Amino acid sequence: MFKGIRIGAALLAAAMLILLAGCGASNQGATKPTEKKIVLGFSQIGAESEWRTANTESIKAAAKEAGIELKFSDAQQKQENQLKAIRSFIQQKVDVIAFSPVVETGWDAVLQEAKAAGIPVILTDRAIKMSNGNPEDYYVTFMGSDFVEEGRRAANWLVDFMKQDKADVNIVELQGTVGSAPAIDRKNGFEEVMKNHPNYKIIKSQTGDFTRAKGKEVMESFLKSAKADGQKIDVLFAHNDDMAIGAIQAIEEAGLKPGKDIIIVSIDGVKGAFEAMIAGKLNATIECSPLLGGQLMEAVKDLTAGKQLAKRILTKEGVFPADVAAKELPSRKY
Ligand code: GYE
Repeated sequence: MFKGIRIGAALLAAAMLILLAGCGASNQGATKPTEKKIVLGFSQIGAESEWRTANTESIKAAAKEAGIELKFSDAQQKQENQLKAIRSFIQQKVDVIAFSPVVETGWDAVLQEAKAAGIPVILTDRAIKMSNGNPEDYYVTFMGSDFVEEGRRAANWLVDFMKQDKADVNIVELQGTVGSAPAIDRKNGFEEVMKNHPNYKIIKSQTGDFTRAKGKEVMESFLKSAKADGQKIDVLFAHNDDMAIGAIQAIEEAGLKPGKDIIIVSIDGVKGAFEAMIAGKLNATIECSPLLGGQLMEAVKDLTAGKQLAKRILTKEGVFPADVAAKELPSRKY
């Protein structure tokens, strides 16, 4: 009797197993093992300039096109927010982390954490420095512009345009975010060229944090203090177009003609700069392309396919003086 029950139970269990296996097989058929989407965590600096919003759009559009799942985080220009975002990407075990570092330093710990978690990191747009160790050991590639070269280009354009070897040329400088790679490098590149032209003098230099509002505010104070000191401002060098556009407003409000009374050169090459050049208020812009999305997604795909990436991927860009602005504007993509 007991034996009979036991055999019955065994048969029942076997039948259930077969049934379950059958279910499993048919389930698998229904959900077909699709390829897992690559997940990319991207920590953006903020939305401080036309450049930055174009950069964000480029990244979002390229991720969509490449079929990559993008976890996007905006740090509102605060490093602490970027650190939080990167740590949350590590926790979520994303496949790749990319970020545009707001300033150069302060990334040691978080990059060590990403490395320990085995998550590759891509730097976009801005470079970093580490207090301990070689930064190259902590990222797979750095893609972006050569900011020192942009600073040199701005200076070379200016020297060429001014044709002034003897008389003093008084320059005011609007710097980008304090401690950021583009602010440090653009200043260095510009000064490197100006060393050979000692009559070009930077008489005032201050940060405008890459924004229009700050650019305007700081230019107002430059104009006021130059007036008080009895100095004439001949040139404005702005580390980005947005600050130049803000400064143009300040110059106009002070009753001067931007582009004529004060020669202005800035960097980025955004549409607003082309419009200002066409209006005769800006004299030249040095291109710095924000369209990094396509390159970034390609790198992410290559990386997850096990390919080796070049440690440095450089953006190609040029110089646009005001006289080509009208011709160039229709083909500008940002
Ligand atoms: O020039 C500026 C932006 O890092 C190259 O950041 C970028 C700079 C760009 O806010 O407009």
